[in-house]
Amino acid sequence: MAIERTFSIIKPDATRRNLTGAINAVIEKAGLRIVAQKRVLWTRAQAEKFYEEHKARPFYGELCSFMTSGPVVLQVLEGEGAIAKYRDVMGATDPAEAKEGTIRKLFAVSKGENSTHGSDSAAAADREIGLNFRLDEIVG
Ligand code: 3AN
Repeated sequence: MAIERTFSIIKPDATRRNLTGAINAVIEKAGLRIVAQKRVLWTRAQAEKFYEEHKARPFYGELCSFMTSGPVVLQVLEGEGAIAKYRDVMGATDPAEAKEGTIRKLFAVSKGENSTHGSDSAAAADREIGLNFRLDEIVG
């Protein structure tokens, strides 16, 4: 399996509860390296652009409001098969369905306030990293 990079967000429900370090510990224990990280407050326009593929979904407005309700920690994670691996480490979107030991089982509040985001494909990872980081901000 090749070394990949994936894009991660620690969402406002988690930063609000001071869980950045606890989530980073799960990420690093899984063998993923945090090669870029910054804590920011997204504008509404940034959230709408990031989630534009979900525009038609009923939760789009709520999702963009939530993602601008507090700080987010934007990250690039690197490792063997990082894209699929981080999806496994996060667990199912709905914490009620997430497996033991996953970030969402450990920390998520609900389907919407589910603590982390991770890219779901190589194309998504490229797009999401490009929207949020300059190349010189990523140090592997
Ligand atoms: P995932 O983040 O696991 O890839 P998607 O792509 O189905 O999940 O959904 C994108 C984001 O939209 C989720 N991370 C979650 O925060 C939000 N979301 C998904 N389903 C719902 C829902 N039913 N109500 C509120 N927010 C939702």
